[in-house]
Amino acid sequence: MSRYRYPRPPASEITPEGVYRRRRELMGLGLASPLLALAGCAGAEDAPTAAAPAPAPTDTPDGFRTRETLTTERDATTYNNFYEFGTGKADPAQNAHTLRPSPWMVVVGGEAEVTGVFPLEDFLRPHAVQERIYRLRCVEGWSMVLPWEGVPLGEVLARFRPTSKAKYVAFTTLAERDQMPGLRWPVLDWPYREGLRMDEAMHPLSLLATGLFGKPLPNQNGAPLRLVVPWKYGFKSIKSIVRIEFTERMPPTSWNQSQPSEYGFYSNVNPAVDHPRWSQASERRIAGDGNRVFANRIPTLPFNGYAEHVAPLYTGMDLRKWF
Ligand SMILES: Nc1nc2c(c(=O)[nH]1)N[C@H]1C(S)=C(S)[C@@H](COP(=O)(O)O)O[C@H]1N2
Ligand SMILES: [Mo]
Repeated sequence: MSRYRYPRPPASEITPEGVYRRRRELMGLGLASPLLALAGCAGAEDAPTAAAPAPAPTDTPDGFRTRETLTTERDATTYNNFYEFGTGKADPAQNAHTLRPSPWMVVVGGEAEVTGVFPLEDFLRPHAVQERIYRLRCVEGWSMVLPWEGVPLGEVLARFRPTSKAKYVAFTTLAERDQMPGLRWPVLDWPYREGLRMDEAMHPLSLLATGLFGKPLPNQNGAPLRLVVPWKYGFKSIKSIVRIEFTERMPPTSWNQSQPSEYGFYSNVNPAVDHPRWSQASERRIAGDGNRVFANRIPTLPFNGYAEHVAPLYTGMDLRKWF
């Protein structure tokens, strides 16, 4: 953690207040990014909620950086969920050295004008890599605060020019037995799959991460390319992506397929909707030098504290039904 340059001045602190407030008004209308206009999807045209919940007090107003205490690099890289390398929290750190993150190709297909097989480098060029400090809340009840590097997912997706039929985007993880020992066990229907509604994917908070703590992504954290969707439970943040597909229909997702009553497609962090087997009202925050097991228990916030930014995506939806 000591080598990590932190903090740098957040963009919000160098933006004149008037401009800033205007930007937030635009965000409320779903107009902050011209990319949002690409997605002719449900929710985008809905009116913003009248009284948006207050932002988490320690976040920059754009939500891009929380100032909460970081998780240590050691915890972030030795306490993981990456079932392709085993289901124990320590398994990925122990086993993921067999993953070969370079060279790396990603297939892009479906409802888009530009499709094909692209090398990893094409996903980064010409985008400037940004730093994002996000909370990540696992559905199992623990959370971390991690400094990612990556490119905004929406900017990358827009370059493939999704058609008006593209309502969802599906992601697939590598599934190579010689690289991933956990594939021998049918704990999930491999390959691991996840998906987002198009407007969720285009939201400025959605990140395609390539780095962590100022270094390339460690294998156990999803090298070389993974999603980070901070207002959703951690399992939506799919690792080691090899396929991106634009679809008209809601795509199948691994956790929903394996336990449909426990994991919905949306999986927005919601303290008011319990998991059938446990409460989601609070979380064990793994941060600083504290012991993982006895980590601080704190209340879980709606949309993991990002409600101000993302609640408008779900206006008019019953979040108990669409969990
Ligand atoms: N391919 C794949 N992606 C995955 C998982 C997985 O098992 N396989 N686990 C998910 C879960 S449950 C969580 S909480 C996060 C954990 O990310 P981290 O280990 O980088 O903290 O990765 C998500 N992405
Ligand atoms: Mo998770």
